[in-house]
Amino acid sequence: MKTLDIVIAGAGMGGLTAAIALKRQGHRVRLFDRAPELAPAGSAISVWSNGVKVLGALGLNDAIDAASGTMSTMSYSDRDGRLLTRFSLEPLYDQVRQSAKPIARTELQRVLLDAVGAEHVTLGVSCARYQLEGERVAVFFDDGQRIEADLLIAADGTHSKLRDLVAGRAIERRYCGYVNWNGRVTASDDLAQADEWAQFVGEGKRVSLMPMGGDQFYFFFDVPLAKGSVNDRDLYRDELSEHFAGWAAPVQRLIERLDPATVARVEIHDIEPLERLVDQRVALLGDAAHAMAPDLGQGGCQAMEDAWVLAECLAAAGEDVPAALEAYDRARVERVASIVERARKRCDITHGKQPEETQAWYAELLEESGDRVIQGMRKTILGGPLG
Ligand code: URC
Repeated sequence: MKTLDIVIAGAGMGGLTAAIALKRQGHRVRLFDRAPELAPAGSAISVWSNGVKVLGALGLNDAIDAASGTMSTMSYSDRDGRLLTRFSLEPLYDQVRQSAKPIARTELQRVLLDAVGAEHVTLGVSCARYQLEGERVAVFFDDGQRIEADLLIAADGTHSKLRDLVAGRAIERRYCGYVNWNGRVTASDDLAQADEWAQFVGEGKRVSLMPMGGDQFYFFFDVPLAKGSVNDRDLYRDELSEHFAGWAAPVQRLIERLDPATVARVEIHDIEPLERLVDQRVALLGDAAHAMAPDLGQGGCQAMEDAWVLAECLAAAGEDVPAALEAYDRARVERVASIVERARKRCDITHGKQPEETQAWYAELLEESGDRVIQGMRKTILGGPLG
C-alpha cells in the first residue's frame, strides 16, 4: 500500500489516536495544534469500554491500565444523601468483555503522545483553511505556512475552524442549558466509596464523584443556568455552596475540599448532527465532527472510534483517499448522530428541561436494579466498530 502524507489539525485525544492508528499502517503523519503547550481541558474522563477497546487494539492496554482507576459499582443518591440505587458494573463489563477506564486527561494525553512521538507534533500554529488541489489538499496555517498532503484530518475540536468548510455552511454550537464545574480531589471514604461512581441528583442538578486512578476522585457539579453566567474563579466555591445549600454531607465536604484554582467551569455545548463528515480529502474527526453533551461519557470514545474506523477505511481502499473517506462517512455518520442525540436527551432529562420527565427519572432510579442503565450502556458500547 502507498504511504500517505497525512496532516492532522489538532493534537487532542482524537488527533493523537488517529495518528497512532495511521502510523501503525506506515503512513507519514504530521500533527499541528494551535495551543502553545498541550494542556487538556478538563481533569479526567471516563473512557467507556468501546473507547478502551480501540486503545487496546492500538497496543496501549498496559499503559492505560497503569494510569487509570477502577470503577466497579455505580450509585445514585438524592440531595439528602438517601441512596436511590447501587449496583455492580461487573455484569456490563462481562457482557461487553471490557471494563471502563476512568483516567486523568493529562495521563491519557501522555500515553497517546508517547505512542505518537512528540517530534511529530508542532505546537502554536493554527490550521486556518484548506483547498482541494487535484490529488492533493493544500493546508494553510495562520503563520503563513502552506503544506500539501494526501489527506487532512480536521480534529480541531469543538471550536473547529475547518468544520464550516467541510459542511459548506456556518455551524453554530448549541448551548445545552447547564454549567459543569469539574476537577479532582483526594479520594476519601467520607466522599464516596473508592471504586464507585457515585452521583447525587435533585432539582435538575447533579454531583458526581468517580475514581480516576492515583487515589483521586474526578468530580463534577452540573447546574442548569441561563447562558452567559459570570465565570469568576474567585466565586466558584460560593456559587456551589449556594446551588447545593442543604445537600448531603459528602457534597458539602467536596465543596469545602476542592481547590478552585484547578477547577474548570464550562457552559456545556453540542452541535447538531452533521449530514456529512468528509470533503473528498478532508475528514472531520472527534469533537470537530460531533461535539456532544458529556452525559453519556462518549465524547472521547467516539473520537477514538472515528480514528480506528478511518484507519481501517484507508487500509481497505489502498491509495484511493476519496473512496476511503466515503466509506468512513458511511460507517460513522449515523452512529455519531444517534449518540449526539441520545446524549442530548440524557442531558435534558438529568437537567430538568421537562421537569415531569426529570421527576419520573428520579422515581425510576428508586426502582433501578441496574439492568436498565446497563442495557443502555451495553447498546452504546456494542454499537462500536470493535463490538
Ligand atoms: N457520564 C460520564 C456523564 N462521564 O460517563 C461524564 C458525564 N462526564 O454523565 N458527565 C461528565 O461531565
